[in-house]
Amino acid sequence: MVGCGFFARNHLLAWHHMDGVELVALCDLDAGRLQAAADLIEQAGGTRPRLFADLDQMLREVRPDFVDVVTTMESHEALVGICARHKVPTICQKPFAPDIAAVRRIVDVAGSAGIPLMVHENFRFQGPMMQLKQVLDGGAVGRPVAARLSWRCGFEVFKGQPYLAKVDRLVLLDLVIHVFDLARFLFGEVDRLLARTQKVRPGIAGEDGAVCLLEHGSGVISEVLGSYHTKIDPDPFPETLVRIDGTDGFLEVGHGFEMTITRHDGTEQRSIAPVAPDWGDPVWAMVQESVLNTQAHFIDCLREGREPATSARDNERTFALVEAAYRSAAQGRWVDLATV
Ligand code: NAD
Ligand code: 89V
Repeated sequence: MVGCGFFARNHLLAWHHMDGVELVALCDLDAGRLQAAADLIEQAGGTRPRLFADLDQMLREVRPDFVDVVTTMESHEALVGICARHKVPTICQKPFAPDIAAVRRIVDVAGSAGIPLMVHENFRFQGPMMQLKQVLDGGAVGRPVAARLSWRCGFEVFKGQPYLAKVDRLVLLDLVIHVFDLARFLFGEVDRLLARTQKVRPGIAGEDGAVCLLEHGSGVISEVLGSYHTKIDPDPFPETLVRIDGTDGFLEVGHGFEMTITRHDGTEQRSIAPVAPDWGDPVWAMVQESVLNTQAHFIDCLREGREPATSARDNERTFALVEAAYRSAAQGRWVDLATV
């Protein structure tokens, strides 16, 4: 694994607890973070992995079966490039890159090397969202027509990820990218998109609020909302609140993972709560469960020689929605995805 910062703890513990996977080596430029990550694995009962400051050296000396890249986006092109040169299958955190041109270069490099490359896009692997998809596909509300996916909260994101206060592209690229992926997962590819962004909190470089309207090829119109500035109690972090209007009914996922399905014959309520890993903590339980599910999907695909659901090629389409949203917000008009 390369990158042992804020979010790495979740990857480390998920790999450690996964059958058939052994964490053999860690890499980070920061010696303190590297040691702390190795300590975490030892404290969890694992063998201390070998430690490296340089990925190329790690791949030469260790020759792992795959690499997990958990650094921030600026380093992904170089690091995935090294994995591609060594022909090592790779899973890489989101956002895949700072812009779509870099995403496409990474997709090409991995494609030419013939390595499996998956993006760690974990929202569609959240237990509650997988259950929602099953219910929708089972026809619970008929054919979806209109939807709203809302991730608006006041989570203090800059505490754990202070670098985010300095990025020009904030909530769309860091957070709404997840919700765009959910929109594709639930309703299919998007033809056109309209977006408006807002900067509410003082002292940050990028936008911390966004409202987007998506026209899907399936006929669904979805609203995708994201915010890091919303003052709300109880704060729904890290939940995506969902409302879906279908030809035969209405479905809502509210705070606390309560799903309500309303149809002509009545209303049904059920819990779609995630199953928290025993190494998780209460606030991050759903995120941690989704990390586990994402990593397990990568391993299943490697073993079976399948393309992952959020392969590099697939994630290029999610990333195109982010690029279209910034273009739309800057130009104040609808953007056709075919032009991105
Ligand atoms: P971070 O800055 O805390 O940690 C990144 C680590 O990578 C640092 O320790 C840094 O020294 C190391 N690093 C950078 N370049 C390197 C290189 N070339 N070689 C070796 N080590 C290098 O970042 P973070 O907050 O942990 O975020 C990492 C990624 O995870 C980001 O892309 C972020 O968007 C993503 N993330 C995803 C979720 C999610 O739910 N999917 C949540 C939080 C963060
Ligand atoms: O998804 C992310 O990258 C994170 C968080 C879940 C905290 O919003 O920034």
